[in-house]
Amino acid sequence: MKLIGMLDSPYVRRVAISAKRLGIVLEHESVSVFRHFEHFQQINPVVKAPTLVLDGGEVLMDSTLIIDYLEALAGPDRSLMPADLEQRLRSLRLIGLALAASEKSVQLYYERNLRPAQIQYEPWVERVEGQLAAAYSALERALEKHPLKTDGAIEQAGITLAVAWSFTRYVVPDQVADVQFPRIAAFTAYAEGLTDFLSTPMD
Ligand SMILES: N[C@@H](CCC(=O)N[C@@H](CS)C(=O)NCC(=O)O)C(=O)O
Repeated sequence: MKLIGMLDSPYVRRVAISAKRLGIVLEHESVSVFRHFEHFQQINPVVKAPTLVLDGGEVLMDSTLIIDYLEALAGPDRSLMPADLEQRLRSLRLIGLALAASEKSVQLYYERNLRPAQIQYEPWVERVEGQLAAAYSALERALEKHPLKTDGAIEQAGITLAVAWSFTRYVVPDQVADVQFPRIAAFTAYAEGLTDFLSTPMD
C-alpha cells in the first residue's frame, strides 16, 4: 500500500505514524497537493492528502477513514483506540478537537499564503483564529482533567494531538505559544521524542 502526501500535512503525518504503531508497512510517496498537482491528480483526481492507494488499486482518502481501514487490517489487539467506553469517548473528543485545530491552522496558512493580501477578509481570519484558540483551550483543559499517559504506548488521541500542535507551531507560530498551553506543549515534546515520530519528521 502506498501513502501519498507530504509529511508537513498533519493528516498525512498522523496516518504515517499510526501505520507504524499498528505494525503496517506503507510505502510513502511525498507528493505535494500544490507543487505536484498534476501528478497528484493522476493518482487521485480529487487531490486530497493523505491518499492511500491499496495493493488492488483502490484509492482511499481522509486521514480518519484511512486510519479506520488500517485499524481493521491490524486487528483489535493492536488498536490505537481504547476499548473502554468512557476512555474511548475521551479519546474521540481529543481527536475531534485536535483535528479541528489542524483544520483551522491549515485555513489560516492558506489564507496567508495563497490568497493575495488585498483580498483577505479580516472578519473571516478573526473567526478562524478564535476557533483555533478555542480548540487548543479545550484541549488544554481536557489534559488538565485527564493527563495523557507518557509511560505507555502512545494511542491515537496522543498521536493526533501532538501532530496538530507541532503543525500549528510550524505554520502559524504567532497563534500559539508553549506557555499558553503548557500541558499540550509538554505532551508534544514527549511524543516528538518517540521513535515513530522521529522517523516521521514533518520537514
Ligand atoms: N479531513 C481531511 C483533511 C485533509 C486535507 O485537507 N489535506 C490538505 C493537505 S494538509 C489537502 O489535501 N489540501 C489540498 C486541498 O484541499 O485542495 C483528512 O483528515 O484527511
